[in-house]
Amino acid sequence: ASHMNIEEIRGRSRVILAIDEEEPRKYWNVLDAVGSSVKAVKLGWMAILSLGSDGVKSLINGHDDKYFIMDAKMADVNFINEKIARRMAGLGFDGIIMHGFIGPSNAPPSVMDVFVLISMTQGPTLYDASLERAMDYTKAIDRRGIVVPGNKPDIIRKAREQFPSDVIISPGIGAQGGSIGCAVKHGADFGIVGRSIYESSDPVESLKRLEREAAESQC
Ligand code: FNU
Repeated sequence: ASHMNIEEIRGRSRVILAIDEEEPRKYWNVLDAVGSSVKAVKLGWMAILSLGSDGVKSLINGHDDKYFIMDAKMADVNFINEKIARRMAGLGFDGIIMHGFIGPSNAPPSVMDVFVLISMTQGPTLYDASLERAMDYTKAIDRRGIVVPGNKPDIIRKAREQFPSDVIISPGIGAQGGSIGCAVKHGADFGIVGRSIYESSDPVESLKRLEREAAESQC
């Protein structure tokens, strides 16, 4: 768990590092390699499956300068989502991602920051067929921010218009074709980047380049 909230981190970095590896050791290796230049990390089901929940807890404890988001993509009923969110908070996570389509009545209580997914990087999905409705559902959810595809700048722009004060986090940068400069230009606060950093021969250099591109915010 980080001592900085996500808005404070935004002033220093625009990259959220995603790690989805098989090998438990790689989580530690990647975080060692990038060091303090990474301020926020997104883990998902691969991390829970590879490291186990105790292993994830140790990883988070061992990196207490960073903000950790659990990409749970929660889409269950409310009492289950609440149990999951409380367990994830217990592991040290600062934020959690839920699906927007489940609506406010199924959202977990605010035991941590909630980021609501309203459109995906790959598809088409039902979200694309009803983006406006997805945004309406999302507005009714108590949240810190939203997840919007970093490889679809037009959707980022629409989301920023509708969600002026949300923290917008955008995956799909690099390996899935998105540009972080373009995502930021269209209104994203952060690019979420996985393979382009952790599979890079020089993760630190890749990270620096992404931060530069985000700062320049060019398409
Ligand atoms: P990389 N992710 C995604 N698309 O890719 N959370 C979405 O629509 C979404 C996500 C996550 O391609 C994915 O789970 F909502 O290697 C992975 O962790 O940079 C990361 O973003 C993309 O990984």
